[in-house]
Amino acid sequence: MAGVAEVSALRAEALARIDAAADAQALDAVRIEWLGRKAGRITVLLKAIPSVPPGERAAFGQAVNALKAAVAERLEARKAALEAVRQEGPAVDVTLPGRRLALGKLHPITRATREMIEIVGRLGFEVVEGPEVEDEWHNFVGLNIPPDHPARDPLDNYYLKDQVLLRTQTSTVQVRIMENRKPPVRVVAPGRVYRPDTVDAGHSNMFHQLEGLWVEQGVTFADLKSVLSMFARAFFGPAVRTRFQPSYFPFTEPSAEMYVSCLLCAGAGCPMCKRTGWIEILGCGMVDPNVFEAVGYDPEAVTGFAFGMGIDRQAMLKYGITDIRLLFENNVRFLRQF
Ligand code: 2NL
Repeated sequence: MAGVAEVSALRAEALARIDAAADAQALDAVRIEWLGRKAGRITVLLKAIPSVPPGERAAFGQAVNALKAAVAERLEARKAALEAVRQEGPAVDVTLPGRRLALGKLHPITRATREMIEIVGRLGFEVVEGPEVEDEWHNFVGLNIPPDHPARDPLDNYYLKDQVLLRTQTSTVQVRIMENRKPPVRVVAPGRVYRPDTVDAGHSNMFHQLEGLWVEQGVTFADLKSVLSMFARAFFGPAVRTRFQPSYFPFTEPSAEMYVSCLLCAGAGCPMCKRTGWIEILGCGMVDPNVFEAVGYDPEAVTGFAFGMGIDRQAMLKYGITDIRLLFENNVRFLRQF
């Protein structure tokens, strides 16, 4: 007859068998093996209690009853667990159709900016960035726009405090680069700029600019024309023609505006180009000697050209967007189209 130690050893075996039962049927077989009325392994031990010698009987009885209770309890727990799984069903329904991934898209301004940067990158221009909150010197004085200059009037607005304002063009970044580097420099500065313009379909008081600057000994207006014409054909397409028209900017001399043949009518004249056949896309010119002096460059030693264009405007032209405000409303039904 088994002693107390053997009874205890059976416990581990019984519990492991219960836990391994994969379904209700297997669990019932385990129950019968251990607690079956006639020949269950624990039932047999219970029936044997009276025949144990009196000195060991109490301890043996206690051990067998404890084993019976533990096994009965574990059977119940396993039964409940199997039942729960049956009711829930499998964790994954492999017959369901897959969920469509919500793929994001680049904002048209981001797309246009990256494309522009890629094009001028091939021509050796490096991307530089700077602060949107500027001081008056970098925004105006360094760019040959002294305090009483009339060019300040349409720009002089978003002051945070005395002599500190939101930049009105990203030339400020290029001024900072020239202050900190010796020539040659060949950089483009993309970024947000702020102007006191009344908002309508064509204007926003916040927009994006890409400015470019190439300063080196011997840079000429011919370099300006070839770089900007190549840019226009790379950005708008190889059939685009360019035209330069004299203009004025305080920071360049001479200055020009570059026009491209109308993207819609190819020059024949249509509402988009106001029947002129041409669309203005940027301003440019040879860097004014006063700007070089302001940043500590010798205007007798180097020359350079610079240009500035509205990224939003180019994106609108390229992707056929007719209202600049759409670019800033973040309506996903609009943005998803690009
Ligand atoms: C326009 C025209 C322009 C520049 C920007 C520039 C920068 C430095 C020196 C000289 Cl550091 N010029 N930038 C030159 C000509 C035109 O922008 O229509 N902007 C919206």
